[in-house]
Amino acid sequence: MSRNRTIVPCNVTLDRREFVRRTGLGAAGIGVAGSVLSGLTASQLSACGHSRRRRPNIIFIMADDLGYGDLGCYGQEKVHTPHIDRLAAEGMRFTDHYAGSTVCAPSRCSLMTGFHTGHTYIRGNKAVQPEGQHPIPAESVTVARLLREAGYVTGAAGKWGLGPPGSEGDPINQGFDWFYGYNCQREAHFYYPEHLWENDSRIVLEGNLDGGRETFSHDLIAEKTLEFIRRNSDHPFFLYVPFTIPHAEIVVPEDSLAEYRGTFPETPYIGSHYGSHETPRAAFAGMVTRMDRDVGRIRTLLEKLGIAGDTLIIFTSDNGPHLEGGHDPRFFGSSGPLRGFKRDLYEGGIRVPMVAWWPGTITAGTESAHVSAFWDFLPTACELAGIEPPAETDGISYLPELLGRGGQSEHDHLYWEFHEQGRKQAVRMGEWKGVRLNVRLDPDGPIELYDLGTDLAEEHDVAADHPAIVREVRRIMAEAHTPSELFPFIDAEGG
Ligand SMILES: [Ca+2]
Repeated sequence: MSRNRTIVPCNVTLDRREFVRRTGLGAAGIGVAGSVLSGLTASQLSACGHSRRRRPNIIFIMADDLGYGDLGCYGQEKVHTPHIDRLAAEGMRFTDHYAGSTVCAPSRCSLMTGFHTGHTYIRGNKAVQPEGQHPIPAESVTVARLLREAGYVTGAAGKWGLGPPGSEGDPINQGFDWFYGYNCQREAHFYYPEHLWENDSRIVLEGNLDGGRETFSHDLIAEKTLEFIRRNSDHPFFLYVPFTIPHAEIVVPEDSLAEYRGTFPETPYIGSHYGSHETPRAAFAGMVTRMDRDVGRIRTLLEKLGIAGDTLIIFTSDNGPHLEGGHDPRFFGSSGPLRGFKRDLYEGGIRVPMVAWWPGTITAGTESAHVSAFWDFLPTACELAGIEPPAETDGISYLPELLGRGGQSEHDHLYWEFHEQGRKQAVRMGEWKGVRLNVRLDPDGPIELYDLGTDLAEEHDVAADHPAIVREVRRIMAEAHTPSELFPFIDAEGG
């Protein structure tokens, strides 16, 4: 049984020239390649010669602002997502998986570094000029850095948001051998950009200059993703694919729009920051279906290359559905049965779809209610790679759950804090969910309490009936939050 096999390092005998060819690195990348090879231990190298199966490739695909209810396999009926639904049917669907945060940058920081937002360095969206977000520190222990040191080739294609080009937070300075896409979240508000980045090269999209709309950036990102897989098909790789859609602006090329034109009653969206659209509902649906199509292309390529059985795909979203650029999440039921949207710490803002697919290893058609979060990915990836996770992490590997082998450790609680809209905190503890709003004005303010077991929609605040539970939630909120000079949570913490 493949699920019982021992995971051992292997396939690490690339010479430098071959490594450079596969990663797409230029001459400047040779030093990086050397560091990968020299980072392997003798036992790892020795293990390779005797291993019959290699460590799995890991492809982590993350949509931007896709809601818990936006996929067919999570109940969506208006938007077609056949390829992701098929991954779920052939893999495992998680019902209780949570993003790191309710907006982009802190959610991605949580994913990359294995901490919740009471501990992450980045706890909110913090823009810098002219392009990019506040950088994570040079010494950050990212999942990419750990996997690269373990012998994986590491690539990312999509939207980064954790440090400007050339800064210490640049993905190629944070463990990625290769990056393609938007460095900056703000630039990724628009899908016909004048430039993207490949490593440290600014790639000008000539057809998009001066208002041109020749290249839909998502299409380019999808193509580059496939190219990376082709280049690295016979070597363990970690590929992070933070797709940029269906975030606003709401726009999609004609071939995807056509599938939904005339399907929904429409009110034209008059643009402001984001562009206008005559049929925003058809455009939103087309964006989701286009992204789904490209998830299907990734899967098909793995099968064609004969590496599907050696590859774990995880598909998820970085936070709940947005209300921007003409998107109407209520019409689509984008939050499913959950309350709230992006920027809420109610479930709709943070509970996200997660589908895991690894044919021959994950049992087809399984569903898991394991309570997990973005900060669990780092230790999960470490276990897949056969390395110890860092001693300091808030995460718990969910590999036992994926393998169905039993022995899955559980979180005592999950914690979130959010630095916009008066500042918010939330705790999930078993089926209890605590939410505190307006923390900046009233750090000891009232806590709302919901029983998700009987009230998934968080409609009935039962705090008054359960004072001991509320006390415990209050204690966790105090303990899980650590002060940050960069993101002071209450005024007394200001640096
Ligand atoms: Ca997002």
